[in-house]
Amino acid sequence: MSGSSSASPPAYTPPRVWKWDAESGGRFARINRPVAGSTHDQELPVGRHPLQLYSLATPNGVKVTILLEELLALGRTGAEYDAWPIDIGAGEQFGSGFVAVNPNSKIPALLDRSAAPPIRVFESGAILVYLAERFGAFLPTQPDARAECLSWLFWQMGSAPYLGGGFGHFYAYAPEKYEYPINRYAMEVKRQLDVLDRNLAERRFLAGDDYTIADIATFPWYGALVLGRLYDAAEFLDVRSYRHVVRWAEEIAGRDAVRRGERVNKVWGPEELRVPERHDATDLG
Ligand SMILES: N[C@@H](CCC(=O)N[C@@H](CS)C(=O)NCC(=O)O)C(=O)O
Repeated sequence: MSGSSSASPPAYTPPRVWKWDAESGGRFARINRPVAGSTHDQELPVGRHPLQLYSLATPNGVKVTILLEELLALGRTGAEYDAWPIDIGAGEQFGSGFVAVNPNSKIPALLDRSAAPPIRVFESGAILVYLAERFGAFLPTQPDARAECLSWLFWQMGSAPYLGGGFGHFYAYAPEKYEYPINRYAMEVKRQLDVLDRNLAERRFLAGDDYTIADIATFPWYGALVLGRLYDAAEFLDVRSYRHVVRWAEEIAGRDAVRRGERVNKVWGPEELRVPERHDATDLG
């Protein structure tokens, strides 16, 4: 099937055994490696609160800071936290201290030092469940409501890699635009938006009447997408046509705790919105 369309890249015949002998190109080529584990010794900083968050204000990172800010807004003072930025562009996720908290070398990672020994939690979905259970909020306890909430939470965890690693990578970050992967992932992301839209046509929030960790996990990806904040793809994906998702995203975007959570560990964008480290409410102005 070589050269079948003028939009196709040159045909590639995979070698018998893949070798890491060239940079793959694209915006994240410098930090991608085919092996796990730490590359250097680097201790993590520790602040005064039991909860230590090592993160960055990316969609996966802000899920956790939004939940922590929501918990604090509810009066759960035990959710006070220190948030430290991890510079993933500089490879800090491969430092020995970070790898000890998350062997997968990706933000966000949480250390709860109120226990002895401290409890580590990695994977944003696991962190959301851990905190929601620890503080008794945003995760229903009734079996049916809990199952619905966890179903949408895990839907998000399984779906967003197609949006970020698939669509976003090929549409926004790959060194060249290739029709095949952009088509494939645009199709899947539009299907996912339709899944959300049909659900939100019937309900105020993803799992029903209540705002839960399912919404907190999904908003930074699909909410940001329909609000035109991700990959400059609003027109390409015709995001305004998913009007129930837009209505839901606008409601969540207006929450004060969400606005605060989005700023924590932000090291780019307008200076007044950046909060590289967060140690208490005064850091957020
Ligand atoms: N499934 C993980 C994904 C985390 C993830 O992909 N984090 C990215 C930033 S959004 C990262 O740390 N990338 C650094 C790297 O891949 O080396 C989660 O939800 O926690």
